Amino acid sequence: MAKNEELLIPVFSTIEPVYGEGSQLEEAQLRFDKLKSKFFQVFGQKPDVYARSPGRVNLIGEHIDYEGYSVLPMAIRQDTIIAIRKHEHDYVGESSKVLRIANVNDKYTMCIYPADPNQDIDLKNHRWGHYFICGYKGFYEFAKSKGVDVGVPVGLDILVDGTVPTGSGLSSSAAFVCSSTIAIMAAFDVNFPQKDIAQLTCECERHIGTQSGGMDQAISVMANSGFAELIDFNPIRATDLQLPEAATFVIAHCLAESEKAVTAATNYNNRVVECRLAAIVLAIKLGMKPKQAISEVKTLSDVEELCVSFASNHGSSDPVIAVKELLKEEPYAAEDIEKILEERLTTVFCNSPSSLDVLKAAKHFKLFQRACHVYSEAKRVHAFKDIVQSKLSEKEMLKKLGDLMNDSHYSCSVLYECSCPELEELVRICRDNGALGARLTGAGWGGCAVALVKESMASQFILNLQELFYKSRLEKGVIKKNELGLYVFASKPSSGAAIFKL
Ligand code: NG1
Ligand code: MG
Repeated sequence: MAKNEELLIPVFSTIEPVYGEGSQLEEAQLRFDKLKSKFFQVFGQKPDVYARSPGRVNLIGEHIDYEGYSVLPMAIRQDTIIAIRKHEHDYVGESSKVLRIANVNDKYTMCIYPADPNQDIDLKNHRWGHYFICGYKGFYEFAKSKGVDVGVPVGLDILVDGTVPTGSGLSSSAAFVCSSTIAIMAAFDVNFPQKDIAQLTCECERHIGTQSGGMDQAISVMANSGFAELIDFNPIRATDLQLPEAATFVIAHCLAESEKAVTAATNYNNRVVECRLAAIVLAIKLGMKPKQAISEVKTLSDVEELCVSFASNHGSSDPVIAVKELLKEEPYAAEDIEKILEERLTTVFCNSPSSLDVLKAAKHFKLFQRACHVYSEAKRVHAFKDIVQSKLSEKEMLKKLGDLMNDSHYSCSVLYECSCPELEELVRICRDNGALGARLTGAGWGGCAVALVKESMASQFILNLQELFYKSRLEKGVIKKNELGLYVFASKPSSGAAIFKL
């Protein structure tokens, strides 16, 4: 069952409901104590309130959220905590109406922005604080759209503590944007339904310049402890999925970082543009007028029905049949596509500066491969869920889930080309050493793999990876011994965003 549509972000007066007990709770308590004292040290005051939002690992369903298809992630323990204090506007002058964003990690120096919610984000100069500004703009945009009066902008003091490794495909960015947005809400003493916050954070993270789908924000905001979530879009919904008890998901970092905000034009946004073009070309080949296709077709899911009815004339219900029949396997040049669309590509994307950047950087467009990936990956998500809910024996179930993860990786690697040599090596080592399936997770081009292993084998499996993948990197000084636990760990589904009034 999908969750109560009107659920707000939970507000707690202690951290136990989120951080549990034992050593995990102790660790969290230390983080909060440190956050509080550092806040005082930096800003000379205590924070008003705290918000946290977790990272996530995507089990299956990669690069399809922005095409409108359901995905299957789970929240992880690693999260971003934000401490925030709102200035009272009666005692500060105009000049102190600024957002001061500091970090517990000295690597990130303080960022200062005006308190103007209409400011533009300087995308040419990427700064870590930009993600907070995404949330800040999103909060005001949303409040305005709902007619909620939150008063004139005032200064804010913010201290950030993130434990989701960056550039790792575990969605540190969404953890940051969601915790920022929720902290701002809490500072202004408002709360909104989770599904609205999932939608607004998805939209506002696009201020950073990536044309993201909504998976990361949805799971970060709506996760339920103990469950993976099937996330549907339009509208956003999360449905709990209980994973098989005998399964453990191990997350392992390939140690190549992928900086999506910086490489968007050739990687992430490039694929979004290719999918859009594939969808428009398919629609035209299936009989739609070019003008109509350009104005109405946004995603591959928009033309799925057309593809399925085409396939059914060929005795199948698989949209991939239409792709194979109607698109050519060789990459398309811009001119090839313009002929089919009867329009310049720069005109099609004239309202999207980040898409124009893609057009400038692209040599050609692999419409066939990208569409095949999206349609087949969308099916694998539902197959994965069906198998988890089936009555299969444990052994058979895990085997089938592993096979689907392997197929997903193959599709990401070969058709979507979002893997990298380090991820390929890591995935191979996982499979050779006891994983029932392994795949890249998140955007790819670096970052993490996720491996499905039997619960009883998990610790041995992690030791194997340490020996076979990480040892040589330790010796070369790429990572330090005490950091190993950050790069390879088993993960249980954790809970979603929360507000703490401590
Ligand atoms: P990560 O791994 O966090 O960069 C990105 C997108 C998701 C989704 C995945 C690929 C953002 C914020 N997130 O995730 O929406 O498209 O890639 O499945 O851009
Ligand atoms: Mg991200």
